[in-house]
Amino acid sequence: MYAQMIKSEATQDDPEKLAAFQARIDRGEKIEPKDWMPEGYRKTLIRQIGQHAHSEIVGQLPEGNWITRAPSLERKVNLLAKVQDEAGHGLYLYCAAETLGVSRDALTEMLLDGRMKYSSIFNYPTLTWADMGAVGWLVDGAAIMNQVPLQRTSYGPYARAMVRICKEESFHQRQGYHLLLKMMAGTDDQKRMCQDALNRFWYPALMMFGPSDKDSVHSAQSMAWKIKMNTNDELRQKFVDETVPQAEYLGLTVPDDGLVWNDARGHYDFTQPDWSEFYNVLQGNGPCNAERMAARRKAWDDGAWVRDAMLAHGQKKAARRKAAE
Ligand code: BYC
Repeated sequence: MYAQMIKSEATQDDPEKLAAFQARIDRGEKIEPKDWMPEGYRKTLIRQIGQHAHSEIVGQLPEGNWITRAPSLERKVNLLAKVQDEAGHGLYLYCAAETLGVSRDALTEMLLDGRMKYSSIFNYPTLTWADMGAVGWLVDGAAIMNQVPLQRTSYGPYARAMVRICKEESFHQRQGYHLLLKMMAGTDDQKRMCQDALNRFWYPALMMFGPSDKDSVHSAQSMAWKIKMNTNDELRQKFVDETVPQAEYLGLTVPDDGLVWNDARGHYDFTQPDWSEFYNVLQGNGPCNAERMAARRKAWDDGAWVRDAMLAHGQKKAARRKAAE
């Protein structure tokens, strides 16, 4: 329905303006907030940037779960810093979305009433300390794979937000990998925990890239507008190709009997995720959907007094300024 709405709005735009806009995109120019843009472009960006921002915020929950139980002060500090970084990423992205004329409050309300999504990956639980390694290595690893090309995305504020986010995500990925390296040099129980974490996070990480290209609703238009720089399947393949040797180095086995290097293609062949599970999670039926949404709703409700106070303060200041004029 959203795709249909975007299409009909895009076609309502003046064809000459649309052609000039597309020519700017094709020349590799950045589109800035005050530039003319088709309504569909604006709405697609709000959807993608908003979903991305919500993912960063909700993404704090599975890791926040382990801050009090980190096994050393150094690990606790690392994890705390990572979770704080995710909050920062959410804020840059909400700011980027605001330049398109939608407030952060409106985006949050859309998340809470189910009109917007966050990444499927955060609907899976983090059961052991090894999961902190798997999340950093695989989840942040998949995020980097997706986000590095987005530094070249056509919308200026989004592209610039991505530069800093990608730098921080690289640190996150490395701390996850380092954590697993250490655990894999430990006891048999620690090694088993690492393998179990990989077993549970492998396919959810592959799902982060979205449905296969044939089922992707938005890819074609988003790529024409350079909102997306690669298809979902291209990025998923790149992730598999880069991650499998890392798993081998760790001494872990990727949980896929169909995984094999294909010399002719120059890529790994691999078994696709169970897409019925993906759509089920998107519909709200993943293991942690209800818990994540309840946490977001509580944070929103608990923050109501702050929003009210800020509004009252702003109104008072405006009234004082008016009286002094
Ligand atoms: N989860 O037409 P498609 C992170 C939806 S977190 C949920 O291919 P598109 C991090 C999609 O929205 C990573 N929904 O869509 C944070 C669409 O539904 P709607 C977040 C998904 O947009 C903390 C439908 O499926 N990164 O970095 O062209 C700690 C059809 O899909 C998912 C971003 O958001 C999913 N995985 O492509 C650690 C990156 N996949 O909206 C790490 C920016 C698809 O029509 N986003 N859907 O109802 C993107 O690059 C693209 O939006 C996607 C999807 C590749 C995710």
